[in-house]
Amino acid sequence: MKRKNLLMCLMLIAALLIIALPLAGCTGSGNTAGTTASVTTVASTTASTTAASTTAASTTAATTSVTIESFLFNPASLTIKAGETVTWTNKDSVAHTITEDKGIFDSGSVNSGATYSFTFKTAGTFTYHCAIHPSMTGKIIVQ
Ligand SMILES: [Cu+2]
Repeated sequence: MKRKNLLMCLMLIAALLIIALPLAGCTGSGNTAGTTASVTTVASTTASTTAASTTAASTTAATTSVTIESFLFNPASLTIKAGETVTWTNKDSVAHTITEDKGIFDSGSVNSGATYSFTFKTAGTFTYHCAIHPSMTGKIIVQ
């Protein structure tokens, strides 16, 4: 009689283990997947941060000239330090203007081959456009 009880007990334990093991397995792999996903997110964030700082570094690299070519300001966004002068050179065959959106500076008509310079004394973001071709836009960030 005692032996039969022990056998029943063992079978019960075995049954519980069979039920419990796959559940434990599922939970385990679920957690692993979650951890892997968050690690991937961190990695991609790091990658984009690196890309952003690389862009900032190359923009800061004392380029104080903007070329106007093919109806585009190049670079469209330029970061400089307060006190620096930006020179725009018109390499198109038609005239353009460099007109600050709030009227802070305005080159007037800059003919083909001509240049225009403006010294940025105060920090801020200055967005500008071409008054002749309003789709042409650019930005100077003064730090
Ligand atoms: Cu233009």
